[in-house]
Amino acid sequence: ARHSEWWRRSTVYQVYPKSFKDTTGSGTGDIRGLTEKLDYLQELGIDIVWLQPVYVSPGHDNGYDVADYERINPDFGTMEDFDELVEELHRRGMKLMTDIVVNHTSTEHEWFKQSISSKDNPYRDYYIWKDPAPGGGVPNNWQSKFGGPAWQYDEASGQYYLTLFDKTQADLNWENEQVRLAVNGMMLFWARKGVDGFRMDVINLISKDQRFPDDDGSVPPGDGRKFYTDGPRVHEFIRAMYDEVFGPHELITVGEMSSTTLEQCIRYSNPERREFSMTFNFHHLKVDYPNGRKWELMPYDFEALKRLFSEWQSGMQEGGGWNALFFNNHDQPRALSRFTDDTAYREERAKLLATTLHGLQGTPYVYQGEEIGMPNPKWRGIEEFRDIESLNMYRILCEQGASPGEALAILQERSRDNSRTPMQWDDSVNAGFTTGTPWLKVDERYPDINVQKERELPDSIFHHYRKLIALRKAHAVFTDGIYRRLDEAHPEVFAYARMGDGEALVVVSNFSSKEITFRLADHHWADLSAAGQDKLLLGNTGEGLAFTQELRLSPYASY
Ligand code: ISL
Repeated sequence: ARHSEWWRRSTVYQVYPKSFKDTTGSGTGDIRGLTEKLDYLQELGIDIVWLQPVYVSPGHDNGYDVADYERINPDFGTMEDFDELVEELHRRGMKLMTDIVVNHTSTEHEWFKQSISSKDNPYRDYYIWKDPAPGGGVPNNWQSKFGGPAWQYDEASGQYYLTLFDKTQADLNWENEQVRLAVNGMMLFWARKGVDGFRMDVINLISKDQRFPDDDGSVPPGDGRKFYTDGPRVHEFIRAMYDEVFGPHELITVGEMSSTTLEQCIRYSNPERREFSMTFNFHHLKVDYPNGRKWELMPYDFEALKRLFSEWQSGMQEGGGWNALFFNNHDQPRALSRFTDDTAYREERAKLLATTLHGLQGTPYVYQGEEIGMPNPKWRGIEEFRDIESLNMYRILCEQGASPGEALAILQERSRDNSRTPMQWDDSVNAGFTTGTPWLKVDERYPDINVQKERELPDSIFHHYRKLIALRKAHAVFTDGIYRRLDEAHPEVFAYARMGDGEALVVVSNFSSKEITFRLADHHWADLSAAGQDKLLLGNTGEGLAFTQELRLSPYASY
């Protein structure tokens, strides 16, 4: 019954509420905006919506800095709006996953205010406080993921608190049982409100090595992550959440795993271990980072991309784990601009990425705007950016000697704001996102790239996604088929098969702007032709394709 979990056939849609749809003219999207668009998501075939944080927050990290876990940020609406969203989703047979951010809280959370107020406050131990190093200064050399040291000094007590992200995001002390109980209580609150599942933010970072050692730099990037990534007690903590919350409420859960390993993700997502339903990992989204360095540019390594997908496909299958499949999210530049390098063929490229991803084993996630082929926006200057990480890194890059132009060029490629520009609904002012002033600029190409246009054109990117999502539900081989790589290191083609019970699914994608010939190796051809009758399920060129051992593929063709 391993594959009976219904969500394995589902497709999830990720909503960044701040940029989805504004119903008030504030310039910021809101919960009612999402509720208004549920018919659109249903038309696409979406089963589950993942709504990103809408809790009370000062918004330094757009809601990933939570100041109150059980109240709705008025910028996004009210608890009544939230209840209405749940009701409207359920009425349509759809489910809701919300975002749970419990590696850290905002420093404006009541727990932190208590904690910082004095050394003997009962909440002191909710966070990670350390004395300065013997010679003075930070307790160790760990670095924040947003740049700079991972410790903040508190004058009043003479101690430092740990912040792995922004300095306003204080890491919770998971060694403290009170913290674990409070988090479970909070998750039960949302489960009782009818939420169907959770996306767990950087959840593999919650258990820190209690020795808090310096990083000697022997394992890159040497920023301390090896002492808290997939840390000593993480599986114990997650199992306890499962037993108290996920299991009893039958919640779908996806763990966001920062810098993890395949072995760990098998443990996190194999149902026998009772932890999560599935995991996100980011290895395939680092194939354009030279030696893991996000803030240096490099063309992406196509072979590495294919190798990573293949390793995770086979590895998760053998280990009984389950992948969350994704190319895009709110932390990543648009895959369309990143993994295909042409300005022409936008439609073909967007469809190619979709087909390539949705044919894999796992539960696919569509990030808002991906289904209409939104590329990275055209950035004109640093003043257009809003993301805290981007602004920090711009300053750091300039301090390190980059010219403003060079630093801007890096942000244009790497900034998280690339995927956060407002959703493009139609060709009216601000793309129909808001009647006010958008909090982040709308990409100027919206008159050509918008939902209204995509729905009207029968062969659009939107309809391609709709067909893919429907195909996954109609054919069990998408869920169950054994993965086999077919392209043997071809420089332009990614090809794989999914071998099912008496049927095989073949996906062939030409990732180049050239017309090329791709020949299947004899042993693959023999096995695939044995599966019998061939049928083209979906292509992106407007032409058919007969399945022969040698295939002619036009630029960015994908079948
Ligand atoms: O380290 C990474 C990958 O190995 C990062 O991509 C990391 O996973 C990511 O920065 C974590 O993101 C999540 O937590 C952050 C928040 O800013 C992001 O928006 C959220 O998705 C802190 O809560």
